[in-house]
Amino acid sequence: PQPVRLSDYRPPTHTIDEVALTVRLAPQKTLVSARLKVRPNPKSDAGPDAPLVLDGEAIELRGIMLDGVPLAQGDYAVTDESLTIARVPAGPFELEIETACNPEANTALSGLYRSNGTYCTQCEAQGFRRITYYPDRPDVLARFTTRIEARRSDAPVLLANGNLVDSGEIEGTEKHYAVWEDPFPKPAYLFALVAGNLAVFEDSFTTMSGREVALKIYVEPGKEDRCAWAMASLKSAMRWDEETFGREYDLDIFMIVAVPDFNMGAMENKGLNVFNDKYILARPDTATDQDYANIERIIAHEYFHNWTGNRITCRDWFQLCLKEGLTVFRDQEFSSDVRSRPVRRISDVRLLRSQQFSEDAGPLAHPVRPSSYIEINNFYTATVYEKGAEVVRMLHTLIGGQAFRAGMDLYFARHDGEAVTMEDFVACMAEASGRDLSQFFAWYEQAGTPRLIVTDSYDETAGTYSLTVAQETPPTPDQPDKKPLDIPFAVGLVGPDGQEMPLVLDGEGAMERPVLELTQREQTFRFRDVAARPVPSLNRGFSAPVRLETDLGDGDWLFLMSHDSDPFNRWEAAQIYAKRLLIRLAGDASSGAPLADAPDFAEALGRSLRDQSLEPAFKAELLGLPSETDLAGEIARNVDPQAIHDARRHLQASLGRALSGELQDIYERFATSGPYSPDADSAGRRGLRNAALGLIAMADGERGAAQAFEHFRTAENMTDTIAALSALTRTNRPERDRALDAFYAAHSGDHLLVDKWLMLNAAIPFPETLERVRTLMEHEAFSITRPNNVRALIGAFAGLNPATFNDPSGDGYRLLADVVLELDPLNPQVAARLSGSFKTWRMLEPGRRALAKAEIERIRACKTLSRDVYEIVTRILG
Ligand code: B3K
Ligand code: ZN
Repeated sequence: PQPVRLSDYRPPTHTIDEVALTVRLAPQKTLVSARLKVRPNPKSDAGPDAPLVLDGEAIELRGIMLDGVPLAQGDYAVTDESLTIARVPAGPFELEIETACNPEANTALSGLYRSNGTYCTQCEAQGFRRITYYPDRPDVLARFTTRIEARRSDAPVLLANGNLVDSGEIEGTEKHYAVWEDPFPKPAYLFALVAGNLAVFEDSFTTMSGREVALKIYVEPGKEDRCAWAMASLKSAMRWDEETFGREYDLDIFMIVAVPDFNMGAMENKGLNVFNDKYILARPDTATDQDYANIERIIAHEYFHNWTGNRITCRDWFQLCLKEGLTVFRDQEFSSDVRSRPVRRISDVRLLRSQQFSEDAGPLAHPVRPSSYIEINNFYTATVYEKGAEVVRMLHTLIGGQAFRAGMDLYFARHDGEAVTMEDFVACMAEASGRDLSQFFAWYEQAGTPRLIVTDSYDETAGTYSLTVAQETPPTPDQPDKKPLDIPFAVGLVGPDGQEMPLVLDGEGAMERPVLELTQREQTFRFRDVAARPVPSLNRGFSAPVRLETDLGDGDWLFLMSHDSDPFNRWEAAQIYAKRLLIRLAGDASSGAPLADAPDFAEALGRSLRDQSLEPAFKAELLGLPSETDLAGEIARNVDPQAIHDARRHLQASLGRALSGELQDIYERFATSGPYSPDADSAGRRGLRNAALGLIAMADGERGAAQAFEHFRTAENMTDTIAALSALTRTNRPERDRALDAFYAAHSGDHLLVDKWLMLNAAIPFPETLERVRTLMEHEAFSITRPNNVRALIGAFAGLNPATFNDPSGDGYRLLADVVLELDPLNPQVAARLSGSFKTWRMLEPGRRALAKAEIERIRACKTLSRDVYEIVTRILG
């Protein structure tokens, strides 16, 4: 397979003004007729005589007419990927194409497929070409009309983008039809069609200008009682976007459909979002607080795409971060406003560190705007999404909230209805702020996580304090040399009494905003009027996605943990302290030395737990140690995953014992009574109590397991049930399997709960889990063609259970490779995603490294690999 390069971008030779689709649904043979109004693109450099090349894949061509005249065989050429008509009129013309596809056989879940009997589509990035021949690229924007026909008994509900303009029976048949018209021009990737037997949950929303919008959530019949939270989230997102960005919804109807089989979380099709049902359905007895928060976030994210993505879209797929980074930033801001800002920031940074930093440090590293790809679906990555959001956040920090809002307003005004680039977006921010953002732009083009090396010095007699910051971005694939970046670096100085000190930059006076701007390889900032030696609080709020190196000692971190006025950095100080401790412990575990306790850390944590000014959700975050993946990334070479796991377990147990008084107290004090409420405060209290339970369970095998089992037995909501189970999975006690068995017996009929059960099983951190996972793959609850099952069992095994996945026997690697090879012919996107779990293989100690490499090579040796998996494994092997 050949790579596609950003530098090869050319405007399309033709544009399409209108598309009229007629889709005659049948499970194995769906007939699609597409009438396209085509015209040569004046902006194309190919001239009006250019042949028309349409994309098409896995469809059967049944006929073509050009301006009403059927084309003969010699007039066009068809390959596995395209349809070319060599001679087309130099002016506007109409093309009518008849094709057939097979939804039932579509296990790739791209294009038109069936999910548990419901017809649905997924067109991003390149699924529309599996429905009809079309210029399947985001810079071709057309108005779509969609007529759907189906047997009423098969599909009583027929949906597509836009407004319903006609529907009725087709006389003399058992079929009916519906016609949907979308007035907004859109790229084909935003097309959607859904048909099936669905129930609907309805509400309405009055927009800021007083328009009434019908809101409809479609689910499988019987699930209507699990839609209320999704609907409430949608309404709060709609209101927030009006209040925060002045963005009003633009159609009279907004629909969401929940389906069980979906390659990712959700999809922002115009007016008709399609969701993985795990991000819609929630009831207190079926969904956890985490599920509720995810639903709120993802509903908002897809809704926000209506403006950032749909009204203004990407010129080409290299610009994916134009819509994704920006929309993630918007959903982060939304939850920060409706929930707790520091807590959301902490969870975003956790995600960034565990997913993106590890990506950036290995063979899959790529810039936020990549410059080449083989399979675009492989670039829906943590770098494009999460680092992309960080880059937008840094812009916001650098130019300030007001200028940022002005920049957004300008962006919407200038580019509405267009397909644009990152340059276009950043130009709006530059204009609105009056700043030169050319150096900043390198954040989009340069891969790798920068390291900031900070040293300080204090001059007691002069009362000055200096911070010297050097920046350095490590080499990444294809980018050996890096330029210095423009970095917003938020700082504070904490005095010996724990109080915030004023920031007066030498020669400049008091700082308006406590943000230093780093632009050079090394810079020194000198503060004056510093009465005593401060402890610096650096990169506050994680103002830049960097790794920090300082010479602060354990005592400084403990001090910041208790005194920093920036809540994020209080948490960060605890993380850094714990990281240093855990790395030492992992070294000891590796060499067989005894593992020490951590009384100082326990004491500082205890103080925070007793601090009345801190919210429970924040305290729960404090108790969560850095993940095994993060620690592996910090250690970076000759990693022994078992030693890391043992160190972390040891520290949890040791903290559990040292803090047993506080933890039991929390456990009792936060016992809830009364009905469940999903709001952030209630969730925070449950979160803290369950975090306490987690440490209690680790501290004392027998008593801890008994308490967790009791928690399981008496749980009144799914949050507590899952918290009890996950505490139990980390123990090796008989209560664990008793509880897991009871859970499956009670919930085997609910696929979302079965997935939770698969995931809990896969996360059990002991070698027996290898066998358990193989056995579960044969279980009635598991099917390899269901992405949610695969992610719950195999994804969790490879991602959440490093000790077992990296079993020294190599059996974990073999298992993953077996699954990738089995899944690839069925669903290449999900197979490629799984194969990415090998991305950190080079960091491993030599024994595991060789075993992992052999399995990756076994995958690569397969002659029939998809483009998707081929690209990932070749890049991983480097
Ligand atoms: N835009 C979709 C993701 C599409 C993934 C295609 N492989 C969901 C989202 O990011 O909102
Ligand atoms: Zn998105």
